[in-house]
Order: sequence, then structure tokens, then C-alpha cells
Amino acid sequence: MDCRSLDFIDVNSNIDPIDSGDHQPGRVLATRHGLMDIAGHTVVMGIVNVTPDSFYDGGKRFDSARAAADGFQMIEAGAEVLDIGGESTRPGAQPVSLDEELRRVLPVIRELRKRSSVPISVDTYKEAVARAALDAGADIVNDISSLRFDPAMAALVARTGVPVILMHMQGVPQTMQREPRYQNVVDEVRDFLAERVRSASLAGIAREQIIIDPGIGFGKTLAHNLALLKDLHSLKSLGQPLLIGVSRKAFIGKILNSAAPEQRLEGSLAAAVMAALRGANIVRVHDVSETVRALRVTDAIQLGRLPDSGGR
Ligand code: 9MG
Repeated sequence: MDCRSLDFIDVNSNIDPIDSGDHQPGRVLATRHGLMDIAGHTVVMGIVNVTPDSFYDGGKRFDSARAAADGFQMIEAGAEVLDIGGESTRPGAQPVSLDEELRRVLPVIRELRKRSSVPISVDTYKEAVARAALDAGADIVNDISSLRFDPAMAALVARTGVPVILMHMQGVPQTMQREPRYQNVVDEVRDFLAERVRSASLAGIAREQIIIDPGIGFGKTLAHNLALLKDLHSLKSLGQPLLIGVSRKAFIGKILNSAAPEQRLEGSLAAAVMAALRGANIVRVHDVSETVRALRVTDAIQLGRLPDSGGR
């Protein structure tokens, strides 16, 4: 039995926790480069950080040719969407200027777009960066602030009709890990995301284009992250596609006795598999080929048949 199908049946039945529209969220995302099927298998999003200071791959691809080459390699390995970012959001990271962020991401997006039609997401909370990235050929906005940091962002997403990722974060990256506190992390993250989905809808963003994300590691302790990952069904109840980013994050290092980011591959695969089994539609990862292979087996067992290939 496919548990995810059951999720969708539950989700799309008569009770909608946010509104009573007749949309069918969760199955397909409409991008400028075609429809993305996010229900027939777990989609892998490859991370392309064009930054000197990201926690795992910072500095690895600070030049755009290398970043684009890595992106092409991720596509070859089965990534169905790439997430291009020009500002690190690791705990304590300092913001970069608009010009610098544009200088980092635009050449990479243009280069990828010249030779590939794979959907490209831009990881930014700045409207001007998102607008330029969409003009350069990007398809999706990944906003870790859930449209809160730049008041112009919601209107851009509504006007262009592109899919948007709304992520939960307590605080801001510079200080978010100082002392995260919740009464009930699962309820608070779910309520926050429900409110952000409602606010996005009011701004004119179509419900079926909204992806939600609990923001693992963003203002959360190990216990908070584990509680969220254990109870993803609570977030699935909102009826939106769900993205999870666990790849090589600090909570995995904590579980594995202070393992460094380089030692977190197996833990990341285990976390991605568990997230998929609990209903994640998209997983955001550094290690594309390993994750694609792990999830293909996970999806096959979950479905009891070979999963849709998603072009892989
Ligand atoms: C940019 N970034 C880093 N981690 C992330 C996560 O877990 N989700 C999303 N949407 N973006 C992330």
C-alpha cells in the first residue's frame, strides 16, 4: 500500500485546514520548463551553493564555471531540480550585498539554462535577486524567510506564477541557533506554515504552487529537528507539497558523536529515506547520485512497484 497515496486521499478529502478551494495541491508543480511530477516518486533537488562560506561546500564552486559544471553533473546523476544560492544561510553567516549575490548566481543560472531545461530554483529572500534570476531562466523561488524579509517578494511570485518554497525559521541566520525555544515545535511550525500559506494565497499566489518546508536546522535544537522529522504527517495535513532539507546538517553530526560535515553522508541518506517514507515530496541534497539511488529503492518498496522515473 502506498502511504503517500493515503496522505493525498486524506489531504484532498472534504476537510481542508486552510480553505475550501477546489485545487489539488501536492501532485504537480507547473514550472516554466514543464510540469514536475512530485507525487509518483521522491524528487531530488541538487544544492549548488555559489558561496565562499556555506557549511559543507563553501568555497568549492565559488567560480561560476565550476558551479555550472557541478550543476550539470547533478542533472546527469538524477537531480530533477537545482537550487542555486549566493548567500550562505548557515548559523552565524553574514548577509551579502544585493550586487554580490547577483554576481554570484546569475552567470550560473544563465549557463545552466543555455544547455538544460531542468527546473532551476533560486535560493534567496531578496525580491531583486529572485526577479533577475527568473529573468535569467530560473523557475522556482526558495525563500527561507517565507516571504517575510522582503515585502516585494510575494507580489513578484504572484505576478510570475512560479512555484515558491515557504520555509519555517525561528529568528535570523546570524543568531537563530543561540537559544531556540518552542512550547510545542511541531504545532508551532505547522501553525506558522499554515499562516504563511494563507498569507501567500491572499497575495495572489496559487495554492498548488506553494511548497512548505519545516526548515530543519533553522532555529532548532537536535530535539526540535527530530520531533519535526518524526511527525512530518502533521505538516502533510496542510495539504501542500513538502520539501525537506537534511543534507549533512549539524543535527546529523550530533547524532553521530560530533561527526564533521564530510562524515555525514550515510546519516544524510538515512534522514532522506525517513523523510520520504513520512511524506516528503522533494529532498534538498548535496549528494545527488547517492540520494537518487537510495530513494529509488525506497520509493519502489513503498509503492510495491518501480516508481515513475521522473526522467531519470
Ligand atoms: C537554503 N537552505 C538551506 N537549508 C534549507 C532547507 O532545509 N530548506 C530550504 N528550503 N532551503 C534551505
